[in-house]
Order: sequence, then C-alpha cells, then structure tokens
Amino acid sequence: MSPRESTKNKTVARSVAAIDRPKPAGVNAPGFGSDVAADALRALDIPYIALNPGASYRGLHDSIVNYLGNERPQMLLCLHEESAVAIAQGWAKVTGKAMAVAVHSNVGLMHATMGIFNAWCDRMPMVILGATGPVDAPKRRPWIDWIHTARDQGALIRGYSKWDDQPTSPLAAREAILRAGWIANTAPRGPTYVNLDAGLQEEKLAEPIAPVDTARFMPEVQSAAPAEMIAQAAELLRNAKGPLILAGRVSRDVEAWNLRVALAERLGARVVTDLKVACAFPTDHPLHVGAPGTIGPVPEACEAIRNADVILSLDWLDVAGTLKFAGGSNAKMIQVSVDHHLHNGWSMDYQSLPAVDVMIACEPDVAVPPLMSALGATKPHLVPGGKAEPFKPAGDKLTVDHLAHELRRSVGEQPCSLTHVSLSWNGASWPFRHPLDYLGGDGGGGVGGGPGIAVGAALALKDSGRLPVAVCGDGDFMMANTAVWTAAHYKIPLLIVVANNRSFFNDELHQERVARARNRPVENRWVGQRISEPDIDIAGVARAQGAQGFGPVTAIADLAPTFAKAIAALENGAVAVVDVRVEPGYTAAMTAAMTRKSD
Ligand SMILES: Cc1ncc(C[n+]2csc(CCOP(=O)(O)OP(=O)(O)O)c2C)c(N)n1
Ligand SMILES: [Mg+2]
Repeated sequence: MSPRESTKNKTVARSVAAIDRPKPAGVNAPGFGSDVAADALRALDIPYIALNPGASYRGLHDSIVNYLGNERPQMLLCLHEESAVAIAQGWAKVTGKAMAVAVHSNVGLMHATMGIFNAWCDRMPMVILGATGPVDAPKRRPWIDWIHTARDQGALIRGYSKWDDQPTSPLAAREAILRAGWIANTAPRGPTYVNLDAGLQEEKLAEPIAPVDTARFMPEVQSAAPAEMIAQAAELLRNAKGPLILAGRVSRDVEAWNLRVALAERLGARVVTDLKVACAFPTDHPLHVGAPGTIGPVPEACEAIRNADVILSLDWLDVAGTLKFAGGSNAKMIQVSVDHHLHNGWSMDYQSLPAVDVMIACEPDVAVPPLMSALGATKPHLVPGGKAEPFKPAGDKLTVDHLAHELRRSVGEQPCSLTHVSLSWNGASWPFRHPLDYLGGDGGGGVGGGPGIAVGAALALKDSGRLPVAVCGDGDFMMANTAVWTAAHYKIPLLIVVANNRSFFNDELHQERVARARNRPVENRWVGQRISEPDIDIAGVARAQGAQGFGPVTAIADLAPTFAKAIAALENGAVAVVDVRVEPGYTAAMTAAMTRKSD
C-alpha cells in the first residue's frame, strides 16, 4: 500500500505536524553545506517553510527532510510560489513574525515576485531562501543548470525586499540566514532573501562547523519613543480642540489595542481607520468616524479630518495622500512611525512626503504608553453616546452587502477573523472589535494574494478558537486558488467566500471612466473584463482540490443555510469554499474614489 493510500480513510489528522512525516534518516550531525543552512533555519525558530520544490535547492530540501526530520521548519507544499509567499504573508499578519519560504532558482523566484511585493508593501516579515548555480561553472549540468544560474538573482527583488545575500561558504550561509531572520523581524518589517549556491549546498563539509549561540546574533531590537518629542506631542494634544487619530499600522496585541482606545477616550479624539491595513480601533466605538475606507476615507471621515486641529498618525499609510483626498487640512501633525527606514529609490510605496510638526520615530505600540503618561490627567471628555444603526443591506438583488450581512449572522458570536476582503467590500457591513477581527489588504494591490494570505492566516489561527474567513473576488480567487489544496492537504480549516461578480469589475469602472471622458459607448465597459461564458464552477474548483465546495448561491434566502453548512464543515476540519454570485458594484464611496481625478 502506498503511503498515500494508507492515510486515505483515516479520521481527520488535526495536527499539521502529523502530516508528511518522513522515515527517520538517523542523521544527527551536519555533513553537508545545506545541513548547516538547515541548522541556521531551525535557529530562527520558524515552524514552517512554504515552498515549491526545485533542483537548485535539492540539497537544502534533503537537509530539511532527512537532517531536520521535516520539523521546525516543516515543509508546506504549495502549488505556486506566489501562494507560498502569500501564505507566509498571512502567517505574519497574525503572528507578526516571519515564516520561511523556499523558491527554485530564477523561475521560482520570478513566480514569487508579486507576492514578495505585496508583503513588502504590507510591511510583513518573511525569510525567503532561494538557490542558484552551481556558481562554479564546471560543476554545472549542461543546459538546465546554466539557464537557472544568474549573476545577481537578488536584483529581481532588491527594490522590494529589506536585504539579500548570496553566501559562498557554509559559515557565511549560517550568518546570512541568521541576519535574514533578524532583519526581517525588526521593524519596519519586510521580506529578506538568501540565495544558496547549489554547489555550496551539496558539498560535503570539509571540517566540522563550531556551534554558535545563535540568539546573540539576533538581539531583540526595541525602539524607544524620544522623550522630548513625546512631551511636544502631549502638549499639542492636550491643547487641541478637535484632535483626531489616524490609526494605521499597529500590532495585533490586545493590550496595545485597549491602550489606544484609552488614549482616544482621554483626548476625546475622533478616530479614522482604513481597510488597506489590519484593524486598529473598534470600528463601532462612538469615537470611530464612519466606516473604514478602502481607497480613501469615507465622506464623514474626510470631514472629521478637515475639521481636526491636531492629528496623531499612528503609522498611518499615506498621511499626505489622505489629507489631500479629504480636501486639505491645517492641523498640526504628529507622526509616529519608523517606516522611513525602509524607503528606497526603486519603489514609491512610501507615498507622498507628509508635512510633520512632531516626529516620533518608534512603533505606535511603543509611543502610546509614554504619551498617556505625558498627557497626565486631562479634562474628562464626553465620549459621544448612542449606538450606530445596525447594518442593513439595501435592495432585493444579491449584493456583497447581503453576503456580508448573512455571513456575519451565520458566524454569530464565535470569534472570527476576516483574513481578506474583496475590493467590493463595504467597511460598514462588519464591525471590528478585536485586533484579530480583520487582517488588512494584500499590501501591494497585487490581485491573487487573497487565497494564500487566507491560508497562512488560517494556519496561524488554527486551534485559536477563531474562525478564519476570507472574502475574495472571483478574479482574486481564480488567480491563486491552488492555495486551497495546501489548506486541504495540511488540514487547515478555512472558509473562503467568493464574491463572484463574474468580472474583473474594478476595471469595468475604469473603462467606464475612460469611455465617459472620451465620449465613447459606456456599455462596452465589460469587454475584456467579464469572466463568463462559460461561468466558472468555483465550487468545483474547490472540490477538485479536496475542499468542500458550495454554491453557486444566487438567492439571498440561500445565503444563510449555505453559510451554516460551510461553517459546520470547518468545525470538522474541512476547508470550505462558497461561490456567491453577487451583483457587480462597489460602495458609492469606493466608486467615487476610484473614478475621481487626481486632485
Ligand atoms: C496581478 C494584478 N493584475 C491585475 C490587476 C488590476 N486589477 C485591479 S483590481 C482587478 C479586478 C479584480 O477582480 P476581482 O478580484 O474579481 O474583484 P472585483 O473587481 O470584480 O470586485 C484587476 C484586474 C492587479 N491589481 N493585480
Ligand atoms: Mg470580480
């Protein structure tokens, strides 16, 4: 009986660690260059390495399986490198820590690039291992080793990664991997890349490698809030008549979340949040203005921004652009961020240069406690009372609002993490009350990030009692749906709901705008955009990969019973994918933001 058949009908293996166990190889000491690299990888204390295999790193592959025993890190086989990277991104969104990724030389890294760009823009750490060569030409196999050897592979991703290296000895490889872990996990976080020469990996060690105290090479980095700047910020905030907090890139820590709420309440500050990044403040708190926006703040938030006299940005993504979008501001600006350490000459994801009056160069979680102390007792502020109206979707056609409303009702009181939402998502449809309630966008606007991010986040949330739920557009899902197989194989419960408008609808709106500007027929906007004739059997795509597929759901009344079945499937360890046929359309605010002119 093959190993595959022997496990086929067993009850659900709930532990990922129990999956893909190799036969013990009885190897205890490093014998090859790649064993040294594997030891260094283990020292990073990374539980998983998401990968798609390749001969360029067959040495490392062997070391992970037969030297490390496929444990710490355990391999997560992915069907596409873009998914491997997205899975690491999703993992980091929950844990704040790097997962490892391995990609084949040249072509594997090329497949991975969009995911790396997404992770970079999202400031998510990960350690990517790649390979090349053999660098020593006589050792290369004819043809294939030559096409998969490049002089400077890191150049492919240097513009959107924090650091890269191509070490030339086992000792240098160990140092590079430790440095890669250290740099990736140090704020501002991001992907790092170590390219391992195939020759180095496969060569026998000439002599034993002396162990080192690896932890000492990855010292914890604590940024501190500069006292003088904290005092200046406190002074501005204390005297503000209309303070406002732009709550941006912050941690998933509950204590830090509660302290942000306390800060806003002490100041009576209005708070704005954004769907591009993970939730940072309870969106149904009376001080939270409007719903979190997608491209720009919603109109109520824009008004609050215009009226504020002091703005505290907690590492807000795009301060200057947001003020411009809101219609301008004369407010004093306090910026809390270390993001400038990452800005480079290749990518302009750093956004427009904001005017700042007080710069606090540390992470927001570090700045808030001393800011609270420096504020001392302030005049008690009346927190506006009253509860927001419960969300009600309009109309009788099945829209994303109906999908959200019924999904939330089906989830009920169970803690739930939205790992991803579609472009058509309405921020008003789902309140966030805990730092893990919403994990933010793809970062780099790279469609196809959704499914992998969802799988990585679901893995990190496994056994947490939280229900991981992703809402993907059909375009997003189809570009990267093979991440579903990885979730199914490793028994990672996850619900993916596809907001299926059978179109790359975002771009229909762009074509409409161009048509209007040029006086051309608006009704042609769908050409080259619609994903129909044939409609894709999304539930079938899921089933084919070992997930449970539901739908297509075409009636509002069928949403609740279908979601109930899908959620029940998750409770039994399954991956569930629900195809919901939604009417194409975005919120009014999103449509207006997309189609407005630049100024
Ligand atoms: C890799 C990539 N290709 C193309 C685009 C351009 N683009 C932006 S949104 C979008 C449509 C996405 O379709 P879907 O996920 O179905 O969402 P919808 O707009 O239909 O709500 C496209 C093609 C992109 N951002 N990324
Ligand atoms: Mg679509």
